[in-house]
Amino acid sequence: MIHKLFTWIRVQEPFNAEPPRAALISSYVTPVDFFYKRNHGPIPIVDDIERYHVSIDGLVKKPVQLSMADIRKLPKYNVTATLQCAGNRRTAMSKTRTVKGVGWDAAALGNAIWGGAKLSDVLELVGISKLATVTSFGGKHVEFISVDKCKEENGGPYKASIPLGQATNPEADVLLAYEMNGEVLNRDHGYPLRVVVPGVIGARSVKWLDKINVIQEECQGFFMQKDYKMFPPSVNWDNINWSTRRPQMDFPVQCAICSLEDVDYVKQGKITVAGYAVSGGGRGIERVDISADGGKTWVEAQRHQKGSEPYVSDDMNGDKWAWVLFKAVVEIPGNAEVIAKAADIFCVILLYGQVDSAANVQPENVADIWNLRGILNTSWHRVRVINALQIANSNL
Ligand SMILES: Nc1nc2c(c(=O)[nH]1)N[C@H]1C(S)=C(S)[C@@H](COP(=O)(O)O)O[C@H]1N2
Ligand SMILES: [Mo]
Repeated sequence: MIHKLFTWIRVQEPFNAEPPRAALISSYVTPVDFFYKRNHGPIPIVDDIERYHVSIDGLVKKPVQLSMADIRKLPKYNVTATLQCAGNRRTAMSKTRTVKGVGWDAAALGNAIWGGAKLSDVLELVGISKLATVTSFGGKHVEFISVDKCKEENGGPYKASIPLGQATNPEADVLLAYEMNGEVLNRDHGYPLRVVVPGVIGARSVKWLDKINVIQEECQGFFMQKDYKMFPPSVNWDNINWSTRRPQMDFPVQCAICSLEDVDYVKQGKITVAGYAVSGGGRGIERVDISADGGKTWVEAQRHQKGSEPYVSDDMNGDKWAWVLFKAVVEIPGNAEVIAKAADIFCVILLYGQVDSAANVQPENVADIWNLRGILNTSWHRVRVINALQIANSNL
């Protein structure tokens, strides 16, 4: 049993922490205490809730200011969504070559039930209709501006944007959330109000929301333009040209073993390997494969939270933003490399009701996707197990 409040502090100021990986697989919904915390500046205190409001401004007919009461008046939705930092598994990438950023193990993510108003409903209050991709004033992006202050923004607030078409699409489930797992959102996670953009890297889910701006071009903030972009291994700090890439949005398919540490001691024989698999963009997990012999042979893992159901549920929209927890029993031959890899599935309903689907798989080696900021390490997750009995005998 792991102590309730045990987490790894990765940086004290600004505060960054993740739970031990084993904590993640103890429940489908991650308890708030175990949910990773990722901050770029000091955590602000918003205590005068009577005076707190969010302004909606920019390329809209009539700007408004919304109080918490106004937001709570809108229909409330509960969306189960996994939030994952783009830097998850960065430490493993830095073993290939040094990268810049907070050193995360494999637990810079969590799965929560977010409660709040849909952004598509909120935008209707300023006359922007559902599914609109451009406003009558030329607005094409929705920018979220926070209360906090970050040194990367020269003391200005953290900010990010998403395309208007995603913001106005009720099915994209973008929320202004005031609850997490049925409780009032706490300070660490954005009290009183945060954005949750399901299926997208955590960086776009702005906490401590202050302003929403409808703008023509995407947000020009540091974290959109000078960070969280994916570069090839050939790009270094002396030849980087940030303007050549788009800001990263959807998360690619990811999975990790959580029942074992990077190097672990086990007894020879059968063991249960457990972990999580998740993909961005609402793509479900089709399959997770486990190898206990460095990739020579594989077994298919079972979905773990709901018995042995297949990964693809009949209801294509059920929990489409959430991870699946998996487990598999494998035979450990002795010293071994245990690997987990996942495939996602993207279903598109075509005209006349036909369903088309395509799967993405994870890259085999971390070196192939090395990038200077150490983001999106979605390579096959490999852990080394050492035969505990052998060690014990050699010590005799
Ligand atoms: N205002 C603000 N919002 C923010 C951040 C931040 O530093 N300030 N960090 C972002 C990043 S990079 C991630 S991964 C998520 C983390 O959310 P959590 O701390 O609730 O887990 O929040 C995002 N929203
Ligand atoms: Mo992040």
